[in-house]
Amino acid sequence: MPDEKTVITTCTHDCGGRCLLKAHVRDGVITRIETDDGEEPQLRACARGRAYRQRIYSPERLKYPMKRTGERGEGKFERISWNEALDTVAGELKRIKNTYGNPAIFHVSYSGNTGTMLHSQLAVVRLLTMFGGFTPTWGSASFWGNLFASEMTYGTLTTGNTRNDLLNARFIILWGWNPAESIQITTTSYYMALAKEAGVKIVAVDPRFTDSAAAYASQWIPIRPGTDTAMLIAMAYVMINENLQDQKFLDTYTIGFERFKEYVTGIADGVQKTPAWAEDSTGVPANTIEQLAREYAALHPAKLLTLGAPGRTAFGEQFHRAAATLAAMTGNIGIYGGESAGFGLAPVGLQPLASAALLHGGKPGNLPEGTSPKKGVHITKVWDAILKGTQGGYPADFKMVYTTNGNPVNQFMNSNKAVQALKSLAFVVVHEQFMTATARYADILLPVNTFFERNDIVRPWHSAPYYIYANKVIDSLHESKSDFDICTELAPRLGIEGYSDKTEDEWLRLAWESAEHFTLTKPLAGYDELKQKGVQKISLKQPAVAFKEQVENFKNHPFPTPSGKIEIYSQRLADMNNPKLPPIPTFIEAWEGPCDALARKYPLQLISTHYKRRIHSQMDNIAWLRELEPQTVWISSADAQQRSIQHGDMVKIFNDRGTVVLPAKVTERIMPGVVSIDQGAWFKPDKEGVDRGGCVNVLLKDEHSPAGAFCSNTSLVEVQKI
Ligand SMILES: Nc1nc2c(c(=O)[nH]1)N[C@H]1C(S)=C(S)[C@@H](COP(=O)(O)OP(=O)(O)OC[C@H]3O[C@@H](n4cnc5c(=O)[nH]c(N)nc54)[C@H](O)[C@@H]3O)O[C@H]1N2
Ligand SMILES: Nc1nc2c(c(=O)[nH]1)N[C@H]1C(S)=C(S)[C@@H](COP(=O)(O)OP(=O)(O)OC[C@H]3O[C@@H](n4cnc5c(=O)[nH]c(N)nc54)[C@H](O)[C@@H]3O)O[C@H]1N2
Ligand SMILES: [Mo]
Repeated sequence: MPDEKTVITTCTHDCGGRCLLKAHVRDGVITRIETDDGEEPQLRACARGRAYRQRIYSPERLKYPMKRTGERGEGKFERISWNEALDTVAGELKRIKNTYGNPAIFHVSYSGNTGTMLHSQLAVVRLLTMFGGFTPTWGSASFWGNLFASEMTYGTLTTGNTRNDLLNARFIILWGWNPAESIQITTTSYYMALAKEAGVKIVAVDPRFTDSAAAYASQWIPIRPGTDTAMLIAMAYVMINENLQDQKFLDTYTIGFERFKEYVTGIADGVQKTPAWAEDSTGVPANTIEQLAREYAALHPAKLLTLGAPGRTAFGEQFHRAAATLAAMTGNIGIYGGESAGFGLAPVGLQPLASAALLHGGKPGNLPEGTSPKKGVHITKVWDAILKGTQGGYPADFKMVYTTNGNPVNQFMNSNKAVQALKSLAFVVVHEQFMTATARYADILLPVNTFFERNDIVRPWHSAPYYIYANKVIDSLHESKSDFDICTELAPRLGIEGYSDKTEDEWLRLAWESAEHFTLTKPLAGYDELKQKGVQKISLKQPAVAFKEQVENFKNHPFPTPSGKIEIYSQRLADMNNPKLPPIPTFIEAWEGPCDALARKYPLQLISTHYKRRIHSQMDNIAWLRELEPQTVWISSADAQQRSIQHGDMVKIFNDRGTVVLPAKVTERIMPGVVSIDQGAWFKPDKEGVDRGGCVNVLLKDEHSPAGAFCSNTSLVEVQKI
């Protein structure tokens, strides 16, 4: 078609994939979205990326700035001009700063848009920092347990191998890992399929029989949520008892194995951590645990793969510490086909910090510090902090919430508490693309464009070896603007000088060219070349393997921990002196687990998963994707039968925090005692406060683990037919 052009971009949302999108544009309108059809491994897009036209052109897009007219949260707004909107936001920021001080401004944003060099929540972070400060949040909803454990055990987050190394393994354990649905690097499914074809043995340990288990695994081991540490420790018991551990590896590269062994064998506390001991809590038969332990020890090299889910539990960091210990016991670290079971950034030098270029204006330290409290509020405590303020030990009495790139009412735990909290504030401003659960609570709502309407440079998760230039495909629709443009216009109204003296293109050039200040690597292609080509793939002759240098040449390359070794026993943890953060990996019984007294009232464990139809709460309203699969609660046939629930019946899922109504998916694909709701469905409370949208966070306890993991797989509920 002569008047049709093709533009390369990529989704910039916080999905674990970064895929190639080829947009066909005619007369300024996107007519079609295709994907990579080049050489393998292709960066093939998923259903969400391909359905994106329905998001861009949705009649539900926020089109112009609005101010609230009804009660906060009632959803009544009227159109106003950009001038009025920005003047109001600036006026309130100044009033609150002058009356209560900067810390009363609470920046509650998240990951609506990440991995980018320019457009993200950092636009507002830069603005508020230059305004003198604000209270930030801390913690990661994704994998804090894993990050913490990796840091404590290995002294780094660069603990993974590139995906092409999947083919070098003889054995792969998908431990709470479902990459066929919950994307973890675009090419993962491709390499998993190749590994399966090549005859690699694959096992899934998951409360659900997932799409990944169905596609790749020859064995499914159902396990009770939050009990994985017990199973790993019992596997260690089997290895120790049968002398299967790689003692040479342990002696050379680790410290503290003897202390761990004392705990496992019961010398330390009189309890032998046998498979029978673990069967009680995990629900996994003792002989299955034994068999998996023997296989993991024997089929060398092997990958124990996990990311965040089993660690998104009450004592989640213990799971990741135990997994790393097993990887060490089986000598699977630093070798082809192995895996450290850590956080998993691959050592290819492409680190994810480049967006700091915007924050700092090109160089680290170029940003004035402001007076922000150094340690903000943990993301699970945002609502509590707003409701209790300094009385509750939080850093300020909050007056205002500023949200961009986030839908915290929907995505942070305890949505009913969120509503209470937001109602109590003086002012709420939200930058959004849609009328989300959080946007409904705004006083001023500012319309933001999508990545199709702006330029950016994007890196994939876990340093997968490529960069994509997300080219602008069409002009901004309606009156929408980028967060960065909004902040640029707010800055002079706040008396801030020097927020931005550059165009989008100049910022991106600077970010790319100053990347080496923030990453381990120099830019790989010139800016103009990258922009023109769209993708910069880095070809690796061999897979990149974390800790290869350490394992091959330990004398000259110690591990980056205080001891220089993999720390099965961590002195840093011992020094924290917190019995809930012990120095060796330890199984600790969860709150709201099957042993909690509350289980008599609410006997079912609830997990919340990432799934194919959405990116968190994004795209819940896309008709094409809704056809893919309805939002349901998964319940086992056994639990359904006990409650006279048939497949498709409407049921209420409830506890003391709230009630959600959904159709039941009665299935053998989830183990008895556990129910599952895919996270991200839109919170839609009715007049009685019952959520009709299926938002799982209505039910979840707003609590974090001792190290700070987001415990979205630790809560108890009951289910009843309605
Ligand atoms: N129960 C439970 N809760 C969870 C999870 C779970 O497993 N279970 N997972 C957690 C995890 S891992 C994560 S990462 C979080 C994600 O939490 P969020 O980041 O809050 O979720 P999203 O829905 O991806 O994005 C939030 C909003 O950003 C908006 N947005 C997109 N692009 C832009 C932009 O350019 N500018 C602005 N201003 N807005 C934009 C979208 O429209 C969307 O409404 O959820 C967490 N919540
Ligand atoms: N399609 C899609 N892909 C995504 C995202 C998305 O929203 N949509 N979000 C991205 C983001 S930000 C993140 S952080 C990642 C999240 O990636 P993950 O954390 O890996 O994804 P989840 O779906 O939460 O969990 C994976 C599996 O763990 C199981 N599981 C839950 N609790 C437990 C437990 O206690 N023990 C065990 N053994 N298994 C358990 C679940 O049943 C599920 O099958 O996904 C990324 N990819
Ligand atoms: Mo995440």
